[in-house]
Amino acid sequence: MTKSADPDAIFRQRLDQVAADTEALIDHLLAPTPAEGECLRPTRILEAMRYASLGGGKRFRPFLVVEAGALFRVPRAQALMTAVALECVHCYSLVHDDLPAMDDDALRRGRPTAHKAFDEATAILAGDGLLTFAFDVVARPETHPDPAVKNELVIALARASGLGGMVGGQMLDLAAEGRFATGGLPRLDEHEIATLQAMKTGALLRFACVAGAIQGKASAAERAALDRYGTALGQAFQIADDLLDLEGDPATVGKETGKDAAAHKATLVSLYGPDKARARLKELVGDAERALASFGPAADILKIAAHFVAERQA
Ligand code: GRG
Repeated sequence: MTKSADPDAIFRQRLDQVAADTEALIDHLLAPTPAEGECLRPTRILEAMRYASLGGGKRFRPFLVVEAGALFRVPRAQALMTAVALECVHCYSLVHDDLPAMDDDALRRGRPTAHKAFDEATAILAGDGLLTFAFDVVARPETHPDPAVKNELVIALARASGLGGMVGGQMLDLAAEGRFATGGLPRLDEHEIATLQAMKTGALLRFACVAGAIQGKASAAERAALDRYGTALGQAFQIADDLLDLEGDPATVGKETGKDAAAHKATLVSLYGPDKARARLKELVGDAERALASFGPAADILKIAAHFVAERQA
């Protein structure tokens, strides 16, 4: 990155480029023509999967996969396959999270949620379809020529998404809302809230950062650095998200706000208050930047990304 260029403008341009490339690849992969081994792609579920995965979203996770991969010279086309797989998992989680049985939301990415645009059964199946499709994409030859690398990616993505990652975190989140309690609302301490959030939100963001190191066959030390960066970024992302829920404008955020307080949700923002939460956010951005120190200017774009996470309005 040259000194004279505006770093924020460069970040925006690179995020937009990854978003466009991700959109084009999802559009191509979710075409009506069946892949080898499939019978046919029924129109209604295909449309719902496309609705949930195309035409919206910041594509921040794909950006992280591509830019972390660039540190290790991962060819962009290969990184984008992993990025699309991850984005399919993310989009599935949003569809299921919005369902009446979960958060019961009507608005997502500024549009009706999938179960409102289609119906509940179709939305459940579209989520299932996206989750399964993610593993189809990540296991394809175009993702990496080395089967051992793909094996590692598949395991890492499954663990970030599943029982000990996002799905487990969502379960803890529902429990924290008192859904399964017989007495009053369970009170989570700081450590328990941080664990819940590291699983529910952090695990996929962490995978996004570590995937580049896996795909680029990075050293253990390099991978650990990306892991530290992804962990700090995930925590920052969640605090920023909770601040947006508290203070954001639904028209800008693209979804309903004020839901955490209404549900008496345990978040670090509700525990600390907004001022201390903002101070913690600043510390986490510093942690994320320091984790990348050994990469020098090559990692500047990821450092700017940490600021973007903390300052985002949507
Ligand atoms: C249903 C298994 C299952 C998991 C749901 C995604 C999720 C777990 C919950 C969504 C609730 C939520 C608001 C979490 C906070 C972090 C988050 C995932 C925000 C949405 O991600 P963005 O801002 O969304 O990257 P876009 O639309 O830009 O992709």
